[in-house]
Formats: sequence, C-alpha cells, structure tokens
Amino acid sequence: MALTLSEKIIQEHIVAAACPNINFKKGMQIPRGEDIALKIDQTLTQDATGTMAYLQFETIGIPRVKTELSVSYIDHNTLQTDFKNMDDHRYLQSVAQKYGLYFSRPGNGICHQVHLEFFGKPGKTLLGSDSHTPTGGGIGMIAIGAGGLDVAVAMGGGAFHTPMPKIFGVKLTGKLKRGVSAKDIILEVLRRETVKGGTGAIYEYFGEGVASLTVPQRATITNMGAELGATCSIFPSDEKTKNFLESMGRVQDWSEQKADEGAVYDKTIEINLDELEALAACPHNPDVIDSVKNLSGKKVTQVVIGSCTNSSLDDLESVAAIVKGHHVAPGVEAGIAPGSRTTLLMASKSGILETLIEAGFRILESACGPCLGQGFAPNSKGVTLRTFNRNFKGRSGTTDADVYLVSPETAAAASITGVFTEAKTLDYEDPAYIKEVRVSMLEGKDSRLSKSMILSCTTNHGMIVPPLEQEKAKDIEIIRGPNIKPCPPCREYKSNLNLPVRLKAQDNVSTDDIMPAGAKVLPLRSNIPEISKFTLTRLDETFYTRSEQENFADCCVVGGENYGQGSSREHAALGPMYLGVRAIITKSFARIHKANLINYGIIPMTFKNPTDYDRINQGDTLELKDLDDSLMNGKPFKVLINGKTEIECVNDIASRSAQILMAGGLAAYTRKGGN
Ligand code: MIC
Ligand code: SF4
Repeated sequence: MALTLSEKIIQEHIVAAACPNINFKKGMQIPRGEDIALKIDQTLTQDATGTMAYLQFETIGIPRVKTELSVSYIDHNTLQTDFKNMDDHRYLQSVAQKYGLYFSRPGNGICHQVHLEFFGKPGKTLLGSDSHTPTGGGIGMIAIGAGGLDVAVAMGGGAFHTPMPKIFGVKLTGKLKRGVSAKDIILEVLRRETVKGGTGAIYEYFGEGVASLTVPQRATITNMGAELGATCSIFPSDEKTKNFLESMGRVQDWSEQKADEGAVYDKTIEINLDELEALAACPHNPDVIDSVKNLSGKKVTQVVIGSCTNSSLDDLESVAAIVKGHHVAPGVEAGIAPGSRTTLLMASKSGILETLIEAGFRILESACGPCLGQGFAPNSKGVTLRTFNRNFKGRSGTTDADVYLVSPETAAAASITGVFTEAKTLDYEDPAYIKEVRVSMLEGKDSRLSKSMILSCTTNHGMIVPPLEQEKAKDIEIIRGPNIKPCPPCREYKSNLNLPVRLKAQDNVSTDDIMPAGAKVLPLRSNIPEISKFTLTRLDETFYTRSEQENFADCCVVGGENYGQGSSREHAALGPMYLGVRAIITKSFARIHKANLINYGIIPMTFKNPTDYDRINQGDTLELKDLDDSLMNGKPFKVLINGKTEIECVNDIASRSAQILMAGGLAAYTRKGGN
C-alpha cells in the first residue's frame, strides 16, 4: 500500500523481533498506538541531560557506542558561574573520547543547529536527549526526543520503544508573503492543534508550498513541532535539502525522501501560505495565539533573537534586512544569539553581523542562553518578544514578565519601533535568502560570499572533536568533578501502595514547573540529591520541605491535562522519584515525560472518567491495590480514595513498560536482561 514518508522510514528501521505484538510485514499499515521498536542510527545529547545519560551508559558496560554516529554537544550550561559546568564539560569530553563519540565543544553552537549542519542525514533515525531533536525532520529524518536513559540504551545498541504514532499530514499551498515566515506556519499549526494536539502523532508536511521553504525554515517548523506534543515532524528531502547539504560540503549525504503517491494520512490539515499573517504565541503557553495585527502598538521592552528555533543565517538575514539603517528603539534591549559558530562566521563574513551591531543588538554566545533562563532575563513586568519556542511562566528568569514567541521578522520590527509591529508595514528590502542566495552563492553568482568562503565557514576547524580509535580510547581516564554523583536507584516496586496526595496540580504542568532550569538550578543537573530540592517548587515552594518532614515517604501527585509538557529532562522524573513519588494520576500526559516516569519506576495513570479529578484533594490518601494484576494483565487500575470511593484509571501501559515498572525502572530491567 502507498505509505507516508514517516511510515517508510519507520518501516526501514523496525526491529521486528522486538515487536511481537504487530507481526510486522513490510508495506503493511502498522496499527497506531502499538508498541514499536526502532533501530536508532544516530544519537545526540546535550550537556544538561548528557551527564545523567552517560552515567547510565557507563553502567551498561560496553567499550564503544553501537550507533552509526553519536554526538555529545555542549550548549546549555555555558554560563560557568563556578566549577560545576566546566567539570561537566570535561566529564563529557572524556566520555566521548573513551566511548567513540563526536564531541561538539562549547561555542560551537546549539546541538540541533549543529547536528543539522554537520551530521543529519535524510532517511535516518535520530534519538536525542532533548525535546527539540525533531529539528532533524527539516532534512527528512525521523528525529525523536527522549529521556537520557532511553538515549543511553540506544547508544548501547538497544532499540527505541514508542507507541506507533498516527501520521498527520500538513498540506502547504501557496507562498509566504512579505513579513510572514516559517515561524508563523508552526504558530498557525499550534493555534489549530494546541499543545496537546500532537500527542502520539507525527506531523508530515507535503504539498506544493514545501518547495518554497529553505531547510532552515523547515527546521524551524519541525523544531517547534515539539510544542504540539508530537513524537516528531518531518519534511521531504528534495532539491532544497540537497542544496543545503552542498553548502555544508556534504552533498554525498543527500538522498531523496518522499511519501508514496496516494499516501493516506490519519488526518490532514491544510495551510494556505498566501493567506497566513504574522502571529505571536502569548503568555504563558505556546498555543495561546494572536495575530501581530491585533497586538500592534503594544509596548515592548525586550527583543531576543536566537534559540534552536530561529537562529539560522536565514533568520539573521531577515532581521538584518529589517533593521538596516535603523537603531534599536530607546527603552528596548535587543540581543541576538546565532545558533551556531558556522552561522556566526557566515553572518560575520557577509556583513550581516555588522548591520546588527550597528543597529545596537547585543551579540550573545552561540548557545541556548536566554531560552532556558541563562542570562538576559527581562525586566519586572517586562514585555519580551523572543523567537524561541517556549514561554512558560518564569522560564525566562522573570516570573512576572510577559513572553511572546514570534518570528525573526516580527522581533526585528519591534526592536526598531519599540512596539508590536507587522514587519510588512515597514519599508525594507527582501532578505537575500528569499532570492535563493545560497544557490547563487554556490554558483558563484553572489558577490558577498564566494563558494570557497561559504565552505570555509562550514568546514569543521576543530570545534568538533572526532572519536578516538578504539585502541587509543582504552587508555582514556574519565574525569569526574566533585558535583557529579551517581544516578540514585529507583524505589523497589510494590504491588500495593497507600499514597497520600502530596500535590494536586492543574492542566498543562510543564517540566519547567516540575524541575526548573535557569542559572541557579542547571549546575545541579549531575547531582540528583541536590537538584531534587527544587522539585515542583514552581507550583508549591513547600513541596521539598513537606517531603522532608514526611521522611520522603511514598506519595503521589495528581494533575490535569497534558501533565509534563515541554522538555525531555528526566530530572523531572528523577526529582519526584527521589522524594518518594510512586504514582502520578492525571487527565493526560505528555509523551516524553510519561516515558521518563516509567523509566524511573513511577506509575503514570490517567483517570477513566476525567471528572474523578474533582473528587480528589491534596492530602487525601489513595490506595492502589493489586498493581501486579493490572500491569501483568492489562486490566484498568483501581484506586480507592480515602478508603471509601473507588475509581478506575486507564491502563494504557505497553507490556514492555509494565515489565520495566515491575522491575523497578529501566536500568534494573536492562540489568535483569530485558531489552
Ligand atoms: C528545553 O528547551 O527545555 C531544554 C532545556 O532544552 C530541555 C532539555 C533539558 O532540560 O536539559 C528540552 O527541551 O528537552
Ligand atoms: Fe536550547 Fe532553548 Fe533549544 Fe532547549 S529550546 S535546546 S534550551 S535553545
């Protein structure tokens, strides 16, 4: 039968022996929701999730990673206010050398941007310990975000298990108008689909509108597809992809990737690019969308351009085109963080950087920086326009600031006017990428950057350290700083639990609420006992002290819809686990967080009847009885509230996941021979 591109790549990578439930035959339609096992070609980690991932990898006890390619990036924790960050960097570099990984040094850029530039390959699978790993879908990869432990297993040659996603088609027609960009496409998808609309789905883009989008534009869309809760997003690999890879000096990595003629999607949405307007995600969630037109005239105090979503050369060019000859408005602070060293070099050699400096932009490091609250926090009650992907309350470092997520064009326009402004109303020359500048540069038709100059920017001059030969790697000593502590074991599994509800939370709790990022907490990522003190503090400052007073006794948490949205950080499972959380009962979960909870032995349950949420109060006691029977036989969970009222919870836990829970987490399951 005719298959979608996603299904084609998935089928190429199915480990049939590890999916006994689906009796896999090539070309069949895999039932949606069934547990599938995928061979992973490439992995990536970043430093904030990497230390835990490699501590776990070390315990697997193999001499070298078994993937085609694995890369360890340093991009998140580059603030280095004390020894902890750099100790982590040195640990990660020594691990990379010992176990056969590429190592991308601090300053080389944000993992997703650099991976797209240097390593991504159409048609391959990529698993990354960062939720924005789907950026790789911009060049036709099945690129999925996961917890560090899942990535460690993949580096050890294990398959990645996930429910077979539904495949949603997004048909693009027409062409983007002036002042409207790829960011507005994904904001439009978010407006229609919401932050939980993509749970259990892949968004596959097709239609005549695709051809007009450059690879960095496509990557903006697949990147922020993470905010839909989607497993990943993907574009076909075509001539534009070939051109992009050629500009990176690796045309040999290109292959055409497209859906079969007549492929059928589980649902199709259509976006006419001709009709699209500039949009903004308003405080405090990425799906609270309004048009920039409606917001026009609203005062702005800060503008930041950067993050893995919008920090490419195309993005910087768009900004430069708009701000050229102007100055950042009084009362506005503007910053720009190019996504990678390659982008920064190209911006510098082509004059784009000069334009930005002249306009008064503060040039920030090529790293995540302000996106996760590492500097450049807005003023009290400030209004900040950011080209990023997340605007959860407090993530910027200023709790009462209003963060709007916008395109580079909208951010640039506001930076010079000081108010929300539709870029199309300003007088500026179209940015060069629209005129296919990369193509003309490569053909030697553009005078600003010659082909040899582009290739000199895109060549790795030592910022990516290649793996050592295995013979030499044996002698490498792993360097461990004093803040790097082993990952604590999970609590032992029990079939019957009596759990006080230590916290009752609302809808859309993000992993930033469960375990904040930011300059104060991030340095503790390698030290679970210390970082656990910040567990759930965004929702309840007393959570840790109350847990301590209870001697970290077993307990549970109750939540609303989409619990655990956002990042892949497994610290949002490890922190609660360390403090005694044994089960979390919600109306629904975000995909990666649910998998992380299972990996660390916390049982995720969803109310069969969502109104049962209202029957439970903080402080109540929930009795979970005969979990063995539910987990082994797939029966619904029975929950007794305060010894009186019994309710049912859905048991949608795959049989391998049930075994992981009963083994006391994924590490214990793997040690016991599970795969
Ligand atoms: C994020 O954007 O929230 C992060 C920081 O990149 C996280 C990873 C982490 O918490 O280390 C993510 O997206 O997975
Ligand atoms: Fe880094 Fe922000 Fe991207 Fe996360 S979303 S990887 S913090 S730039």
